[in-house]
Amino acid sequence: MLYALIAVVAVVAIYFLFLRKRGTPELGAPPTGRAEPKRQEPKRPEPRPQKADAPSGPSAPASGEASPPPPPSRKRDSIPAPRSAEAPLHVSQPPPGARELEVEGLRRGLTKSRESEGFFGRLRSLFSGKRQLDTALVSELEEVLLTSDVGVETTALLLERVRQGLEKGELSDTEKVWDALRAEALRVLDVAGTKRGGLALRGNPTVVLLVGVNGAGKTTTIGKLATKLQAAGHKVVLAAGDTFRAAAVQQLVVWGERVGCTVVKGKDGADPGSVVFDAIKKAQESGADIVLADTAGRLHTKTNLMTEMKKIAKTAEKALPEAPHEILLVMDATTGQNALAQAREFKEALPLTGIVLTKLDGTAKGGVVIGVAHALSLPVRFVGLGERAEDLREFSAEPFVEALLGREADESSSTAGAS
Ligand SMILES: Nc1nc2c(ncn2[C@@H]2O[C@H](COP(=O)(O)OP(=O)(O)OP(=O)(O)O)[C@@H](O)[C@H]2O)c(=O)[nH]1
Ligand SMILES: [Mg+2]
Repeated sequence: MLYALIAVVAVVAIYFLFLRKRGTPELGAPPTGRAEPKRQEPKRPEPRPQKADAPSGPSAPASGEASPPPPPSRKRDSIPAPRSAEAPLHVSQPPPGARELEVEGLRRGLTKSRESEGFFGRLRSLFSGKRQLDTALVSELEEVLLTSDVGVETTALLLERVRQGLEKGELSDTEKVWDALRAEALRVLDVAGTKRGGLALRGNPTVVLLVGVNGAGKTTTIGKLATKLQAAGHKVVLAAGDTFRAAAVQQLVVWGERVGCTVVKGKDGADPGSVVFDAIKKAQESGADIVLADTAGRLHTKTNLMTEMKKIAKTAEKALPEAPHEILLVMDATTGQNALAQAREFKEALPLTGIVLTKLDGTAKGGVVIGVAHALSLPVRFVGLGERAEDLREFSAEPFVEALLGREADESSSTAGAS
C-alpha cells in the first residue's frame, strides 16, 4: 500500500516537473497538447539614443517617438553607401495598381502641360489629323519642343531619332512617332542610370543641403520632405541655414512645428555654416536619421552666394566627414530655361547630386524637366506639383514620361489611325 502511495506521489512529481520544463506559455497563446518548438525572439527595432534636449518648437512633439515602427532601413549600419538613387529612402515595393495611380496623380499635377495650349496638348494637335508623316513634321515638332523649354540641345537629341525613323520609313504612323518620342525622353532622363529619384540614407545622419535661387521653393521642399520622411518613420532635424532673413527662419520653424521635428536655428545674422554644424551635432545626439538644411537664395551682404554655399558645405564636412551627402538644386519649373544659367553657376561651385524641380503644376511647359536634366546632366530627384506635402513626388522617369507624353485610352483610339 505504502509502495503504491509512493509510486503515485512519484508519478505526480514527475508529471509536474515535466510541465515546468516546457516553460510558461506565452501570454494569450492557446495551450497545446504537445511541446512547442523553440520560439525565435522577434527582432526589436534599434533603440533610439536618449534625446539630449527637447525640440525647439514649443508645440513640437518628441520627433520620431510617436512615429510608426521604423522600416528596416533604420538600421543605418547595414545600409551600403550606394549611389543615392539606388536605394531610395522611403520607397517600398509598390502595391499592384500603384503605377496607374502614380501616373494619374502626376497627370493631375501636369494639367497645364496637358491642356490644348500646353506641351502635350500642342503635340497632340500636331499629330491628330496628320495625313503624311514626313520630315516636315520634324520642324513642327521642333517648334513645340523649343517653346516648351526642352532646350536647343535636348530638342536636337530628341528629334534625331524621329528624323532617322521617318527617313527610313520606320515611323509609319503617329503611334510610332509617339513611342519614339517617349523612348528618347526616357533615355534623356536616365541620367547616369538613375531612373528613380528619392533619397538614400548614407550617413549617420544623412545631411542634405538644399540650394537654389530665391523663391525656387527650397524651404517649402524641406517642409514637404520632412513631412514624408517623418511619416515613413525617419527622424528629421531641420537646419535654418537661411540666416539672412528672420522670416526665412520663421518659415522653417512653422514647418518644424507642423511636422513635429527639431529646428536648429542661430541668432539673427548668424553664420549659416555654424547653424548647419549645430544641426548635425544635434541630430547625432538625438539619433536623428537626416538633417535637411535650408540655405539662402539671395544675400544682403556683398558676399557672393556661391562662396557662402561652399563655406556651408565645408563646415558640414567638419561636423561629419562626407557631409553633405546630398546637395540638391531646387529649381522653379516656371522659370524654365532662363534658370539654367544660374543653375550652371551652382553646379560649378558645388558637387550637386540632383535636382528638385518645383512648381511644375504652374507651367504648361512640362518639357522643361527633360531639358533641365539633360542640360545639367543631373538626375531629377523630386518634382513639386503643388503646395501640399503630398504634391512633392519622388521622381521616376517612366511614370513621369507616361504622365507627360502618354495618351489616355480614348485619345489613342481617336488619333491612332490619323496617318
Ligand atoms: N504651386 C506650387 N508652389 C510651390 C511649389 N513649391 C514651392 N511653391 C511656392 O513657392 C513659393 C516660394 O517657396 P519658398 O519655399 O519660400 O522658396 P525659397 O527657395 O525658400 O525662397 P527664398 O527663401 O526666398 O530663397 C511659396 O509660396 C511656395 O508655396 C510647388 O511645387 N508648386
Ligand atoms: Mg527659403
